[in-house]
Formats: sequence, structure tokens, C-alpha cells
Amino acid sequence: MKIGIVCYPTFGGSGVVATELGKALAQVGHQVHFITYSQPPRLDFFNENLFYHEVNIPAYPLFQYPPYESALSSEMVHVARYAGLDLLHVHYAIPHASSAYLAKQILASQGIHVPVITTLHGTDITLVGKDDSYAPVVSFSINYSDGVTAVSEFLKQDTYRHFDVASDIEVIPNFIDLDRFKKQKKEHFKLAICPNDEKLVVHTSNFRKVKRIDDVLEIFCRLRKEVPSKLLLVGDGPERARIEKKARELCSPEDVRFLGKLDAIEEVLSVADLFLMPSESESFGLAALEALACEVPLITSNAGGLPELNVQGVTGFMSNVGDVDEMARNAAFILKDENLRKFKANALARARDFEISKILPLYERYYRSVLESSKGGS
Ligand code: GMT
Repeated sequence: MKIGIVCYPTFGGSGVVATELGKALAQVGHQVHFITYSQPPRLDFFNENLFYHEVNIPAYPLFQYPPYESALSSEMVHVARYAGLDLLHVHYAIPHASSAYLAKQILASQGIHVPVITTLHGTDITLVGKDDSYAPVVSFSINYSDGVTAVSEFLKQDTYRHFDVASDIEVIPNFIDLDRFKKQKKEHFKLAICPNDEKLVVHTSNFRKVKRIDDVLEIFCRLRKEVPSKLLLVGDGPERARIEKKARELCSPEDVRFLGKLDAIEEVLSVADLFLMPSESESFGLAALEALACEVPLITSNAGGLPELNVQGVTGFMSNVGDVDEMARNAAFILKDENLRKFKANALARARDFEISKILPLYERYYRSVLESSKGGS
């Protein structure tokens, strides 16, 4: 198949999933064309089946807001024609699904049929998409996609709850490449951060409000009274400066470190003992799956799709959003030497359920079914 993939070229979950999916599809022989406004960070290796097309957004003094959607639709049209794409797979509804709809109509007017599959990732539905400024366009572009997938059952149901959507939504969860995400020998790194054998607690995110990073600090402050431990915060985003200031007020610089954006997150996870994800909303929790793959148990909220990943009392614990006291108590329980080994083993076993080799065929099968059912359609 020849597949066009549209996504945000960022460290965010939807961009990572889209890029890893495209790479995996290319490795099994599909031709994959990425259409994005800059090179996705994980598009970092050569494969004869991989292509990258940058969306060009020419500036013009009239444009206070450059019309990215139009430029994106035009690039989809160019690539679909030039490469002979069989389908377009867009990740994150806003604005990719509506741009794809427009591209599809333009192509149809030229006698070319290219079906569109939209993958819903999370905040495109649960947060941003619900806003009146976007909701009618999100509903429309979901209904007029030829296929729609969501990364969890929760996200599927939330889409039906909040949007006027009639289409069937296929649930295909996030996945993990266990060849890359596995515990590595990085003991020197652990020793540098935890010189007195403290436990290492990690949080990675895009530092947005929805991640409740204040709760990460609150949990850690309570935990370190019980268990000698250190906290590593990985990633960057709008909340970073405020959280760094709060961390300075609450903790000593030896206890909490900010590492910024990291490509090789698996190296940090390899030496971690516990991962915190107390999010307000989380459609799946890819970062938590990456932690599990590196044998790191989880303390998460029970929001959104997290119960579909974190198994209560097995891979970690879940609590109501904001219940930092319970989260800290459970964190201390996991970190007891007699418990930690079991939780770590369970973490890896759970990650295996989401191995890419299990999830890739679900996408391929779905592509084939959409191609089949949209044959001759418009
Ligand atoms: O808002 C974010 O956290 C980024 C967002 C994205 O789309 O880039 O992540 C979402 O998609 C990931 C991949 O499917 C999911 O694992 C995350 O749970 C989801 N984030 C939220 O729902 C908050």
C-alpha cells in the first residue's frame, strides 16, 4: 500500500505514534509518505520505503494567521497525485481531518479517489475539540472520514458522548517497540543521580495543565518523607517555568531535576523505579506504556483510558484525580524492596500486550477494510 501520514512533528504522543507506525509500515514493505510542517523527531533513519514531504506555508503581510490548513490540503493533493497514494491517514483531528476532507474533495474533482482515515488521540476530543471554536468542524470531519480509529475504548465513548458522530470507531491502542524500549544497563547514570541508593521517580510529559504536574510534586514531597528518593522531570511545555519555581520552593535542587526534552527517554526509564502520571485526562498514556516497557511500575490517576493500561495492584495503582495522599501512600508501598521486584516484572509483562508486532496488523487490517468498503465511493 502507499500511505500518506499526516501528524504533528513533535514529541507529543500523537506525533510519536504516527511516526512509529509509519516506520513500522515501511519496514514491512508499505510505501509511507509523511506530510508534516517539519521533520518528526522520531523519523530518524533511512528506509527505502519512507518519504518526507514538508508543508510549505508562504508568508504574506495580509496573513495575521497563516492559512496552514490550506497549505496542508494542497500538499496532500500534490503528494497523493505524485505518489499515487492509496489512502491518507491523519493523526489528531484538528486540523488534519478537515484538511484531509478538503484534499479528498479536490482529488475527487480530478477523478482520483483517496480515502481518509482519522485517528483520534486524546485532547483533539477531550479538551480542544470540544471547544465551540472547533466542535462543528471536528464532528463533520469525523463523520466524513472513511475510517476513524481511537486509541482507547474510553476515547471512542467520549467521542460519541460529546460529538454528533454516527460513524463506527475502531479502537486500536497505542503500541511499543520492545526492541527499543527495554531496560538498559545505565547503572552509572543511576549512581550519579541517586548516590545513596535512593529510589528514582520519573515523570515525562509535554508540561501542559492537563498533566497536573503540581500533583507530581505533591506526591513526591509526601513520598520522600517515607522513602529516600529523587525525582526526574523530563519534557518541556507551557507549565515548565511555573513548576520549576514551585519545585525550588518545595524541594532541594539535589532532589528534583529537570532534564528538558530527551530523545533517548528509554535510557532514563531504564534506571527508574516508579513513573508518575496523575493526569486530569489521558486517553491512553503512551508515556506510561514506555515506562512499563522499561520495567517501571505506575502511579496514575484513573482518568480516561488509563484503566485500560494500568492494572490496579498489578502494574501499579490508580487513584481519583487529585488524590495525592493516596497516590503517595501507594508509591511508598510499591517502592518497598519486597514489592518492587514483582511490580517491575508485572510492568514488562503488561507492556508485551501492546508490542508493535501485535498492533501493526490491526492497522493493516483496518486499512484493507476501509479500502475495500470505500471502493468506488467518494
Ligand atoms: O496532549 C497530549 O498529551 C499529547 C497528545 C497528542 O496527541 O500529542 O497525546 C495524546 O495522544 C497519545 C497518543 O495516542 C496518548 O497516549 C495520550 O494519552 C494523549 N494525551 C491525552 O489524552 C492528554
